[in-house]
Amino acid sequence: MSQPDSPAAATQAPAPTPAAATISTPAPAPTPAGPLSRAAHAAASAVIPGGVNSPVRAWKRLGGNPLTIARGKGSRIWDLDGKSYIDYVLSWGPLIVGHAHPAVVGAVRRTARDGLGFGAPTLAETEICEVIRSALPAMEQVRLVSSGTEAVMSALRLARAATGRDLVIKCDGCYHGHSDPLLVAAGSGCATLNTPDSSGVPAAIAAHTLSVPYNDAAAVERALTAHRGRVAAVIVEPVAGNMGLVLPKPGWLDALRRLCTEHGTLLIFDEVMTGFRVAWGGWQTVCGVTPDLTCLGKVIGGGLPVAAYGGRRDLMSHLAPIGACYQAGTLSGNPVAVAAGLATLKLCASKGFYAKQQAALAKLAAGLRQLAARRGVPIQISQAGTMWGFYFSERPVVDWTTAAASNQERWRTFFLGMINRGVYLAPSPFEAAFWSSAHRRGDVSATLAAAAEALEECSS
Ligand code: HOZ
Repeated sequence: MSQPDSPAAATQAPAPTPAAATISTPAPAPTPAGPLSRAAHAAASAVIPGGVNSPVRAWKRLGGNPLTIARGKGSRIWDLDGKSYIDYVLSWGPLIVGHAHPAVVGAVRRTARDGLGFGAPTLAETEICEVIRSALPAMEQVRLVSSGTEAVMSALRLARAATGRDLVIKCDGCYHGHSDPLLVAAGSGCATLNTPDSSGVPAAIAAHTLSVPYNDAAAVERALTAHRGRVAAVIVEPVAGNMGLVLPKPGWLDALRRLCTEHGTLLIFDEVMTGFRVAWGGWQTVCGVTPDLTCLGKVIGGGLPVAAYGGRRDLMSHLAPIGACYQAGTLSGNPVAVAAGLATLKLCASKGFYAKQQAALAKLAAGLRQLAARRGVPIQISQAGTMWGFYFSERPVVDWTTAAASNQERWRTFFLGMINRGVYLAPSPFEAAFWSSAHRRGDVSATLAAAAEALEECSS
């Protein structure tokens, strides 16, 4: 399987000069959830903390009630009350070919007929690892796991085992899953709930994590110098997708590569979001920077739980059963999940897939930019391949400080305006949005029509 043309581009247009920059604070809008969603959330809340199995799903920041989803097909989802939405969350990224694609569902059905799992090797595991390695040559060897959290947690353990060092450097506002050492200055739901450092993480563990601003190579250099010989790894989202979407500044990832090499520190790219989404392969195939280890998830499972980590063969040989660094999982390489991932990757491998989707999404981004400019609403819209994001901000967003300074009250008004008009965006300003090959021109025009009205509410 090969995908020769994947010219992912990252674009961040300058903020339009606002005619009227006054920021109003709108009255809270009523929750858009219908009676069946509300009843379902009440029942869930009795048995599940907050009624959700992952905090960012709770719409807590919106003071609202999440929609309970009944089904999805193509670019759309339907809630329990029967209302349909154009979906830009796409299960938080995995569904690059849309909901319930027949090829993916067919592969799952066929595989399930032969058994749901064995806890023993199957041919499909080797096949998907070969596809991953051919798309991401830096992943000379690959280990399958079941979630992005698990991939990153395991890569970190491996980095410590291989270097004999304990410290790790991450960036403020980046999110690498919920393992203890990485819940420090964390983005995603932690940023949304304003709990970037989780309770329950022993201080002794958090003390091994240093956090620096994203896009700030000088800060990384200072940390590496101050802790010379003690830093096992620098871990980074090459495109940050857990504080909204923040693009890497030119030279930032190259600087990380150079600094890590100089200091004998491993460079880990967390491409759980960007892998097979910004391009065939990941952001590393776009920017030309080679990490020592890479973490993948989301798209490689096609909506089912598959994730992976991998890298240089000499590093991977530290893993049990060859080496002494232990990592395991009953569901690792589960055949049904791998079948969904392989079917998805086969669709992504079709000629021109990424170029076509990227161009289609660029039209949506351009339309939004134009609508906001006409209404004097300052907005920053970024795109990386089939990922996108926006901030209500007059200045470019380059790190957590500038992301957090964006106008969140305006974001809330816009979010509610969109959801009330049938467009489903992530319920937090600190999450990325996604695009799928199931989205059509009609979805773009319907989204822009909704945005035109929602932006009026933002500027009034
Ligand atoms: N970590 C995901 C967002 N960055 C959220 C996962 C979920 O709630 O499903």
